[in-house]
Amino acid sequence: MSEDYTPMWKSLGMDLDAHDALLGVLGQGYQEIYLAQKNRPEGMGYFDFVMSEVHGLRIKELLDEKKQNRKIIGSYCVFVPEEIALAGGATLVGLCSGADFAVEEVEKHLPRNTCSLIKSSFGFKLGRVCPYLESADMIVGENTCDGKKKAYETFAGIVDNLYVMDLPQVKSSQGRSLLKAEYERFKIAVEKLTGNKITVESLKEGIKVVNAKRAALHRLATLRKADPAPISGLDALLANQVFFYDNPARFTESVNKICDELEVRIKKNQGVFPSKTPRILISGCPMAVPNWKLPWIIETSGAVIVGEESCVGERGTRNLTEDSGKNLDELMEAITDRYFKVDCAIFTPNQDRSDHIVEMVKAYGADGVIHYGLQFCQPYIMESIPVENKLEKIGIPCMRIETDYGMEDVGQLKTRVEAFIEQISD
Ligand code: BJ8
Repeated sequence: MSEDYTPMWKSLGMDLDAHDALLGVLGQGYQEIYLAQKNRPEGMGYFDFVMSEVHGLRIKELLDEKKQNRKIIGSYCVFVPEEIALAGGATLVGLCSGADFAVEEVEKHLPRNTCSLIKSSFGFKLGRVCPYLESADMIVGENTCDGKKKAYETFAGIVDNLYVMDLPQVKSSQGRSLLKAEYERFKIAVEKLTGNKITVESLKEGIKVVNAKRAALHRLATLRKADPAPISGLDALLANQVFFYDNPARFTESVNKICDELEVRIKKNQGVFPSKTPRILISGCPMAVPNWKLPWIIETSGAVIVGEESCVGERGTRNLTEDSGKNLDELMEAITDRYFKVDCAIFTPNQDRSDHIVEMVKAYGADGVIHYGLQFCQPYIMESIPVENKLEKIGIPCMRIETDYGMEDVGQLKTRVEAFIEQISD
C-alpha cells in the first residue's frame, strides 16, 4: 500500500491487529494465486493495484465522498439496484463475505451449519476488519434464502443501520408487484438517507452508469469465447468481483482497456493457456473476494474457466436496464423488469437458470460444467441435482462440488477436478 492508512482504519473503529492479519493472508493468497499466473494481460495491472489498495485508497475515496455529504450503501446481493442508489446521490458497494473470520465468535450467533458466505458476513463485522462495512451509512440485507433471511434478524442487533428488502420467491405477477413495491420503498429510503430527491434525469443517469459497467463485462465475456482463451478465469473473476466496489466509471474504462488488449491477443492467436485446453463453465453460488479456491484449483489442474454462471458473473450482470422510460414510474418498471430476470436459486420453480447454463455452455464452447455449491446452501445444492441431470441428458458433463472457505479439502478437490478434466479431455 502506498501510504499508512492506520489512522483511517482507527477512525473507523477497526481492530487493527486482526485487520493486519487479514491483509497479510489476503496479500499472500493474491501473490500465490494471481501474481503467479503466466501470460496475464497487461491491463490486469490495474486490478492488481485495486487489490493492493482494496482497504486503502478505495476506502479513502469513499471517506472523501462522505466528507462531501455523499452516503455509502453496502449490499450483500445483486437484487439491490445500484441504479437507485446512484440516482439518489449515494455510492453502492458490495460487502464481500469471501473468507472465514472470527469463526468462534460467529458461531455464538449462528448455527455451525450455516453457509460460509453468511458466516463470513458476520465474521467481518464481529471481527471489525471490513472498512467497507464500517464506512457504510446503510447496510441492505434481503430476504433471499432462509439462511440470510433469519441471519439478518440477528444482524439487526449487531449493526444499527440495517435495512431489509423483501424479495419474491416466485416469478408470478404477484411476485413482480412485490419486487416493484420493494424497489419503490428502497427509493424512498435512499432519498431519506441522502436528502436528495430522485428525478427522471438522475435515475436515467444511474441506469446509464450501471449499464456501462455491465456492457464492459459483456464485452469481456464475449472475448472469452475465443480459443485459446485470451484471459484466465481467475482474472475474469477478479474483474467481476471488483465490479462491486470500484468507482463505476473507472471500472468501466479499465475493463474496456483489457478488452482492447484481448482483441489484439485474439487476432494474434495468443492465449493464457494453449489452444484446445479443456474449457470449464462454473455454475452456482457467488464467489466473493477473496474466495478464489475452486477457480485456482481448476486452472492449476489443466483447464481454463470460460464463464461464470454466478451472481459474481453473468447471472448478476447479464441484463441491461432499459433506459427509454419518460417518467419515474416507467423507469422504475424497467428496473423491476431487469432485476426480475435474475435467476437466483431462491426462486421456485427456476427453469430459467438451467436454460441459461445450457446457453452459456454452448456460447462459450465449454467442455463441461463444474457446479459450485457452498456447504449448507440449500437453494443451490438442491438445484445442482436437476441441473446435472439436465446437462448429462444432453451430453454435457457436469461435476457437483460442495465446499466451504476452508483449505482442508484442497487436495481432495484437486484430485476430483483433475479426474473430471481428464474425462472431458477425451
Ligand atoms: S441473487 S445467489 S447474491 S441471494 S450461498 S447466502 S443462497 S445459503 S448468496 Fe445470493 Fe442474491 Fe441469490 Fe445472488 Fe444463501 Fe446459498 Fe449462502 Fe447464498
